Amino acid sequence: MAHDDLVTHFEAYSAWRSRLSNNVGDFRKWLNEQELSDAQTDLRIQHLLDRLHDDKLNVAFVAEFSRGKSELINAIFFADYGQRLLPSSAGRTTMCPTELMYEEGREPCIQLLPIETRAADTTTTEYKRYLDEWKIVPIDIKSSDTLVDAFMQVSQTKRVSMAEAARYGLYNEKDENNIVTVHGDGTVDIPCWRHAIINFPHPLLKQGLVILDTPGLNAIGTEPELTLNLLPNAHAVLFILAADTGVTKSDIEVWRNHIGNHQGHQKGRLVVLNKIDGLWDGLKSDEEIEREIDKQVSISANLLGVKPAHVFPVSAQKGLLAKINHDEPLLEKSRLLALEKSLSEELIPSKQEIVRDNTQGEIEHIEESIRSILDARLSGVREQLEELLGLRGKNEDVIEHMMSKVKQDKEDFEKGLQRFQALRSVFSQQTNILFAHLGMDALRSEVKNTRIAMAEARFTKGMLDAMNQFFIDANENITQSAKQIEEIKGMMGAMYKKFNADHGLSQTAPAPFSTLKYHKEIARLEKAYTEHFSTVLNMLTHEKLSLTTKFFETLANRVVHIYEVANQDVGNWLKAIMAPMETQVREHQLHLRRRLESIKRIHKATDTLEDRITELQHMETSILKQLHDLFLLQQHIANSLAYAQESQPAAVSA
Ligand SMILES: Nc1nc2c(ncn2[C@@H]2O[C@H](COP(=O)(O)OP(=O)(O)OP(=O)(O)O)[C@@H](O)[C@H]2O)c(=O)[nH]1
Ligand SMILES: [Mg+2]
Repeated sequence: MAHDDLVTHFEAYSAWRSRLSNNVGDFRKWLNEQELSDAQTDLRIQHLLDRLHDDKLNVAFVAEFSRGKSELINAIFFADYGQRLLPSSAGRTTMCPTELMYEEGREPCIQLLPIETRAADTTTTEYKRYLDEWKIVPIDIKSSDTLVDAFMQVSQTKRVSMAEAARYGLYNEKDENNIVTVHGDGTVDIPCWRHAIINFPHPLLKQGLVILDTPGLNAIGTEPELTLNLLPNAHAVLFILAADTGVTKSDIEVWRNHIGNHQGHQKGRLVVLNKIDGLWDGLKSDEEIEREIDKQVSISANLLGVKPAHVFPVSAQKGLLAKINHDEPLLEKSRLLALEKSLSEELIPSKQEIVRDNTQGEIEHIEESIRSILDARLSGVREQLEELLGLRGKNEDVIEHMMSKVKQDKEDFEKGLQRFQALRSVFSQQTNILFAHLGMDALRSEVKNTRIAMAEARFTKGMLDAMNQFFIDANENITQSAKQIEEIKGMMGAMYKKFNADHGLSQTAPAPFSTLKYHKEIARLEKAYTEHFSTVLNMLTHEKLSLTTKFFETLANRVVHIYEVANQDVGNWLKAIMAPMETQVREHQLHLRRRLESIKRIHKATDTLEDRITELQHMETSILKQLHDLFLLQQHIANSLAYAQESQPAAVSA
C-alpha cells in the first residue's frame, strides 16, 4: 500500500523536533559541565525543551452537518483500526466539539463536559482545569468494538423541556434556525455533552497532533470557545463541502463567519469537496466523470472565492473503505492521498517555521550572554598576564606600588557598587509601577465590572458600550505600561552607557521591548467580537443574552491570557536587561579579587610569579577552548534548525 504521506511528513517533523531537542539538551549539559550556566539560563533552556517536547499541531474540521467531517477524520487518521471509529451517519451525528489528542501518562479515556455547564458563564477552557467537572470514561484501545461504542458518546442527545434548552442557549422560539429538534410534546433534543476530549494513544496524536471534529448546523456559532479560541488557533482548518448538496447558503455562512476571512489570510485553510463517489456514474466515461468533478470544483471555488487548485475533491467514505481493504485502485480514485499531501505541506512547514524562529531566538540570546561572560573572563586573564609579565624582574617597591593600585581600583569599584545598588532600588520602584498597570487583579475586577454593566444593560447599546469600554481599558493599561517600559529603558540606557565607559560592558543599549503584539492580539479579539456581534445582536432577544454573556466570558478569558503572557514577557525582559550589569559586576568583583590575591602571593614569594603566569596561560587556553566549543555547539543547533527549510521527508531519511 502506498505510504501515507501525512504520516511520513509528520514522522519527519517529529524526528526533526526530537533531534533539535537533543542538541539543545547537549548544549545545556555542556553549560553545566563548564559551570557556565546559572539558574535563569537553565530555566530558559528548560522552558525551551518543554515547549519542544509538547509542541502541539492543531487541525480542525469544520462544515455544515453531514458533509462528512467525521468520516474524513476516520479515513485520514483512523483507517488502521479497520473500522469506522468516530460515529458518522446521515443527519446530525457529532453533537459536540470533539478534540482527539494524546496526553502522555494519562490512561486512554473519553472526557465529557455535561451540557448543563452551559447554564453558567464558565468557559470550556476554564473547565479544562477542573477534571472533576467532566465525566471520564476509560477506553480499551485493544478492542475496536468497545472503542466504537465509547466514541458513540459524542453523538448522545437527550430530551428536555424548551425552557431548559433555552437556559443553555440552545433554543430560541423566535429563531427558525434552531439547532435542536422539537417534538410534538414540546420537548426538544439537545446534546448530552458540551465538549469531548478523547485521549487516545494513536501514533500521530502521540507526536503532538490534535484533531478537532466539530458539530455541524451552525452549532459552531453557539460555542464561543470554537469561534474565538480553537479555530483561530488551529494550524490548519479543513472546510468540507459535499458534492451531493453543492454549496448551500448555510455552507457559505459557515465559511464566511468562521474560516474564509479570518484574520484575512488563507494559510492553512483547505477546502474539501467530499462525496465525489456520488458522481461515479457507471454509464459515463472516466473523462466525463472527471469533467463533472472539475466543474463542481470550479463552481465551489468560485462561490467561496478561492482558487480551484485549493479545492480538493475526495471521497472520504471510499477512501476509508479502500484503506481498510487495501484496495489501491479505489484509494487512487478516492483522491484522498492528494488531500493528505497538501494538508501536510500546509501544516508542517508553517509550524516548523514558528518552532524554528522561537528556538533560534532563544538559543542565540543564551549563546550571546555566555559568550560575553567568556570574553570578559578572557580579557581579565589577559590583563593579569600582562601585568604579571611586566612584573618579571621588578623589585619589591614596584610590587608594593601595584598592590596599592589594585586596592585603589577596589575602592573605586565599591563606590560604583553603591551606585549600582541605588539604581536597583529605583529600578524596583519603577518595576512596581509597571506591574500595577499590567496587574491581574485590576484586570479581573475590570472583567467583573463589565459583567455587571452588561447584566444591567437593558438594550443592545448598553451592552456594546460596556464591552467597548472593556477593550478601551484593556488597551489603555498596555499603553501606560509601554510608557513605563520606555522610562525604565531610558534609565537603564544611561546606566549601560556608564557601565560601558567604566567597566567596558559590551552592550551599549538595553534590549527593546514592544507591546505591539498585545495590542494586536486585543485588536484581533475585538475584531472577532465585532464580527460576531454584528450578526448576533441584530436579533438580540433575552434568549440570546446568555449567549452574549458567554461570548464575553471567552473574550475576557483571552484578554486575561494576553495579560498573563505580557506579565511573563515583561518579567523576563526586566530580568534580561538587569542581567548583563549584574554579571558584569560579579565578574569585575571576581577579577579584582583574583588580581589582589595574586599580587599578594607574589609579594610573599617572588618565585610564585612564574607559577602564576603559567597558571594564567592555562586559563587562557581553556577559555579559548570553551569559546570554540560554544561556537561548535551553536553551529550544531543551527544546522539542525536549518533542516526545517527542506522539510521533504526524503531529505530527512538521507
Ligand atoms: N457517498 C458518500 N457518503 C459519505 C462520504 N463521506 C461521508 N458520507 C456519509 O455522509 C453522512 C454524514 O457523514 P458524517 O461523517 O457523519 O458527517 P459530519 O460532517 O461529521 O456530520 P455531523 O457530525 O452531523 O456534523 C454519513 O452517512 C456518511 O456515511 C463520501 O465520501 N461519500
Ligand atoms: Mg460528525
